[in-house]
Amino acid sequence: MGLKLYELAGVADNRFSPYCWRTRLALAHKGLSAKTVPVTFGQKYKLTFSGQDRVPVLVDGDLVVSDSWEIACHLEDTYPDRPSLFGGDIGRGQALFVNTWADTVLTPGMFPLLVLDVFACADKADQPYFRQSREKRLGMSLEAAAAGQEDRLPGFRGSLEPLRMVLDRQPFVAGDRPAYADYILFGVFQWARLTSSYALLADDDPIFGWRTRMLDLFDGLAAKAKGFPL
Ligand SMILES: N[C@@H](CCC(=O)N[C@@H](CS)C(=O)NCC(=O)O)C(=O)O
Repeated sequence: MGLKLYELAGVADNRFSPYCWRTRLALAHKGLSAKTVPVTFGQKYKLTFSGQDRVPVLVDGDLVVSDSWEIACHLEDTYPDRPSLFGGDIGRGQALFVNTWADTVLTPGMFPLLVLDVFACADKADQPYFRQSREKRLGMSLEAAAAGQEDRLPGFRGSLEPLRMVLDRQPFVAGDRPAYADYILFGVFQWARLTSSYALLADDDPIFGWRTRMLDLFDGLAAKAKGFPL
């Protein structure tokens, strides 16, 4: 039985979820393909079988795996003869740190800079849900969260310094070649790229160059995704 990936879809079938991009790239890295099933915010009934309401969800034979980190671990453990996502247990532990940094620092730092653009990318029927759930999470209106974008940008760019310093020394976060740590972080930038034309990165930033290399991987898998052009 083939693999099936349930992933978020916005207006015009924009697949912008950062977590789903982690999984898409992990599958490509392993040389695996999956049939994708689009799920809009209003279609979470499609996920009932998984016992939770978030994407990505991967169905692999009889197994249902939700959460992008769990999916990466599942792929690594189930397909050990294919290219490794982590490069061993130490790499897995370090990638977990990157996953946590992405979820607790990078994504929340980027979100206010994009929030109104992400809102516009949700299916029209889902916009009230998006507004209500995200305003609850942010503790303020989307408009208030988005205010002062230009003033926030230097602080956001400054928060990327650990990533920038790594990419100044080596082409990928994982070293000479990309691995899951790169997919985690790239997923967040791909989310921005597919939802917003706002220039988060300066052209001469080493992170900009890395993002371009990431877009080219796997025959331009991420570059081909529909969204705003860079
Ligand atoms: N920790 C989860 C987070 C998954 C997640 O939050 N997915 C978002 C899509 S980007 C979602 O399903 N959101 C549904 C909602 O907000 O109702 C993972 O890594 O997979």
